[in-house]
Amino acid sequence: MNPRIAWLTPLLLIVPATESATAQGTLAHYCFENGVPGEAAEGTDSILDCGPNGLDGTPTGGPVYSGDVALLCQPNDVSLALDGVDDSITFDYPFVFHVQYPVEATLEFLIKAPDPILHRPLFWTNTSSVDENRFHLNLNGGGMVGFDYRAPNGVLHDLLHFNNSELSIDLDVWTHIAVTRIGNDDGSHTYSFFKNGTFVVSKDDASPSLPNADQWTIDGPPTGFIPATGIIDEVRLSDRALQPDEFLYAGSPISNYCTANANSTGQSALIGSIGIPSVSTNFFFVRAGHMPAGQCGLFYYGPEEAQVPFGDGTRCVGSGSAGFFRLNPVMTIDDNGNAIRLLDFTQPPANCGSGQITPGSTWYFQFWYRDPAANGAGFNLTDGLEVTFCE
Ligand SMILES: [Ca+2]
Ligand SMILES: [Ca+2]
Repeated sequence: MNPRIAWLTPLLLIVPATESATAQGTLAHYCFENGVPGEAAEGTDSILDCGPNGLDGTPTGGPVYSGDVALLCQPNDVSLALDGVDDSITFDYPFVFHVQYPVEATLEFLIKAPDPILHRPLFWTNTSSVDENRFHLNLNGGGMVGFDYRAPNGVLHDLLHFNNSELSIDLDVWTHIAVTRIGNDDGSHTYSFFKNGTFVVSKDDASPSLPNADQWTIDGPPTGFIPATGIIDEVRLSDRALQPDEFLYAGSPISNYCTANANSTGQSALIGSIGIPSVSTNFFFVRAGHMPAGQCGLFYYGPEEAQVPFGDGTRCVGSGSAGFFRLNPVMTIDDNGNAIRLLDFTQPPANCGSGQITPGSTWYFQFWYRDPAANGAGFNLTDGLEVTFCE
């Protein structure tokens, strides 16, 4: 585990449960939040649909729930690990891209997978392994994503060729993939592919002849294939073409930037966060570590990033026209060299004036602290934290 994540993890467990918003048009949503990390998914209809329609799925091969998750704007604590040997999930209703539904549709999911090396199915939308009447979203060498379908009569409609595709996942990193489909006036269909909320490529299907199978699978049929390996999460099917800002994940909302210089402890202080950067959830903490115990310090934020020598370190936040906003009061660094503070969206400076934090806005955070033992300027700073807040 990333050491930065490791020292943040214990407090993640106290995130309060909230109702996740259901996007209009959701056919089904597999969030895996009912699972217990480390335990296998077993039993008919045990893969619960956390959307409105109760379209549960059935695992085979014993895929194991995982606590390795991507940060979302809604609580997300559990995913599902597919072993690439015999794990599969079957669903007893037609896939959202099949002919039984309106033309407009979206498939989106999060995947964290090693290099598949060879051609492996991740979504195969028929419970038969006979190669006809199915969509096939597959992972290939280097993380390349293939996407095609075969009509009920077996004719191939190749949209992203499996070994010559413009779309790839990032290996061993959570990647959000979305596929949307719209219909055109001439009867053709257009499929658009997105990675981490960013458009990648569109492909036209000039003469659609869609599958009509009435089951589908994650990771291929229970027999007949060597399936993909990886951790999957937040699989959502919608019966309309979602806009990128409606996807469950639109890129990492939190990232470190800038630099920190070593302080009197011999380490560089790092800033991080705990919780969800959601204004309505109001459970988001900024945290700093690797600092001199017992010294005073202060979190602050501003509208721009910067990189300016300041004291023994670097000022990583710019004031722009809005200014700097201090998260008072001054704090004392604890015995372990840490400081943590709730960013309360209901209190100043976050709830009013030019420092007001609104959904969709991006702000830059840093911790300033005294460090007389360094025998320098007397103070130092962490690196910077860029946060884009959501609803
Ligand atoms: Ca989840
Ligand atoms: Ca297994």
